[in-house]
Amino acid sequence: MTGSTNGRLRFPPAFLWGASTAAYQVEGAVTEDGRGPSIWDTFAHTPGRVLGGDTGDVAADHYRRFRRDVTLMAELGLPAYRFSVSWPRVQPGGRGPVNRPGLDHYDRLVDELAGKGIAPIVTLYHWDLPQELEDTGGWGARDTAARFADFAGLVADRLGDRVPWWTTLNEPWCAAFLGYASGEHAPGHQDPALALRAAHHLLLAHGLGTRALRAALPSSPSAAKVSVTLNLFAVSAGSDTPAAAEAVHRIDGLGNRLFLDPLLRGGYPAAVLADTAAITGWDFVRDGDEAVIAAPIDVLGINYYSPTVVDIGPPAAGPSPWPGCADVRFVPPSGPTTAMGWPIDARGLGRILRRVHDDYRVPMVVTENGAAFDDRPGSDGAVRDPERIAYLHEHLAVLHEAIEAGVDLRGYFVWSLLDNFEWAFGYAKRFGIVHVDYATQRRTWKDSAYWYRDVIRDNGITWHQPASTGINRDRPA
Ligand code: PNW
Repeated sequence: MTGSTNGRLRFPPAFLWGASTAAYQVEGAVTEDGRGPSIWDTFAHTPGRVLGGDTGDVAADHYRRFRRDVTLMAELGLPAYRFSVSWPRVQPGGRGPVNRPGLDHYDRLVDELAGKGIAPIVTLYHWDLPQELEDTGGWGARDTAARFADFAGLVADRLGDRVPWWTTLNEPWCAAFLGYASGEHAPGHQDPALALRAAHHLLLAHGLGTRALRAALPSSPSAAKVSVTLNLFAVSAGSDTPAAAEAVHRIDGLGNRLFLDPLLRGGYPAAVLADTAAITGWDFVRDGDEAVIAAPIDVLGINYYSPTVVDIGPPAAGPSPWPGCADVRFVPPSGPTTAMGWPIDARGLGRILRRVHDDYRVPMVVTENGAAFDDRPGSDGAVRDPERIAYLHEHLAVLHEAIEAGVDLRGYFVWSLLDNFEWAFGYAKRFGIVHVDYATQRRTWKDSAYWYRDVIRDNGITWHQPASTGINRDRPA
C-alpha cells in the first residue's frame, strides 16, 4: 500500500487529498439571494467581539467568485474540496421551505466542481446557525436538533445525487464550549450548564441529521458516506504527578470522550457525567437519545492543529470553555508556535489517530490541518511561507507513519484553501495556502500551494525535509 521508494513517502493509492473552507469564513455576500442572518453575522457586528471589528460581510467573496476559485482548485490538482452549506441561505429563518436561490448556489458549485473532476465534500453545519433559531434558544433548545435534521434532508434531496460524502457537524466541541461557555465564539454565552446542554443537542442533531441523510440519499450507484468532524485534543501531562494525570483525564473527558463515546460506543462516559454533576444533572438527555446519536457513521473526520499540555494549578482569568475545570491549568508552549500562538508538534496528531484506531476502530480522514503565519507578498509578488511547508510536511510524515502502523486513514484536507475570516481573529490570521489581498480580492499562490500541488501529483512527500528549498513556481499551461 504505502511505501518509501525513491526518497519519497508514498500514500495509499486511494488516499484522498483536498482542501477545506467554511461558508461564513469565505463566502461574503451575506444578503445575496435571500440569505438570512446567522449568529455569526450578529456576533461579528457586535462591537468588541471580533478583532478589529472585522465581519464576514465580504470575506474572500467566494460566493461570487466560486467559478474562478474552482479553476484555481483545478490548477492545484485538488481531487476534493470540502466546503460548508450556509443554513441561513437555504432556510433564512432556520425552518420552513427552501429558499431556492440560496440552494441553487450550492447546486451550481457542485456542478462546477464535477465539471473539473473535483469531489464535493459537504459539511452541513460549520457554526452559522440561523439567528432566528438562536432567538428561540439556539443549541440550548432541543427543537434546534430537529430543525437541523430538516435542513440536512432538504440539502440532501437537492445535492444527494452528486455529493459522495456528507459531514453533519464541524467541531461540536467548539460550537458548544466556545459558543456557550467561554463566549469567544457566537452566540457568545458564558454559561457552563447551557454549554453542556448545547453539546447534547448538537450530538442529537448529528444523530437525527444522519437519519435524515440516510433517508434522502440515493443508495446507488455507491452509497454516499456520512460522517461528523471532531476537533480532538492530544492532551498530555505538564508534570509527572497524579494531579496532572487527573487534569489530563478531565480534559480528555470533555474534549474527546464526551463526543467519541456517544458517537461510537453508544453512550455518554459515566466519568464525564460524574465530573460535571455539580454543573448539570444531564436531565436534558432523554430515553432513546443515545441510540439516535450512535447511528453508524462511515468515517470520522478529525481536525488537528496543536497539542495541549495541562496540569493542576491556579485558573486563568476569564470564562473558560471547560466546564468544571477551573483547577486545570493550560501549560503555555515552550517550543515553536504559529501566528495563533499554538504550539507546533505533529506527534499529537499521531497519538490521536492511534488512540481512535485502538479504542473505536473507525475509518478516519483528517478534515482540517494547517497553520497561520504572517504571510505577505514580497517585492517580486511571491508569498514565501517556508514555516507552513515545514508544518504541513511534518504532519504528513506523521500520517504516513500512522498508516504504516495500521491506522485506517483515508484522506487529508488542508485548512485552508484561501486566507479567510478566522472567527474571533477576523482577517488578522491567515491560514490559506493561497493568499487573498482583501482590498482587491486577488488570489496569489503561496509557496505552500505549489508545494501541495506537487504532494498531490506525487501522492506523497519527499523523505527528507524540503522546507524552504526547491519550490517550483511554474503554473500549469
Ligand atoms: C477550526 N480551539 O476552528 C475550524 O473548524 C475552522 O473554521 C478554523 O478556521 C480553524 O480551525 C482554525 O482555527 C477552531 O480554540 C477554533 O481549540 C478554535 C479552536 C479549535 C478549532
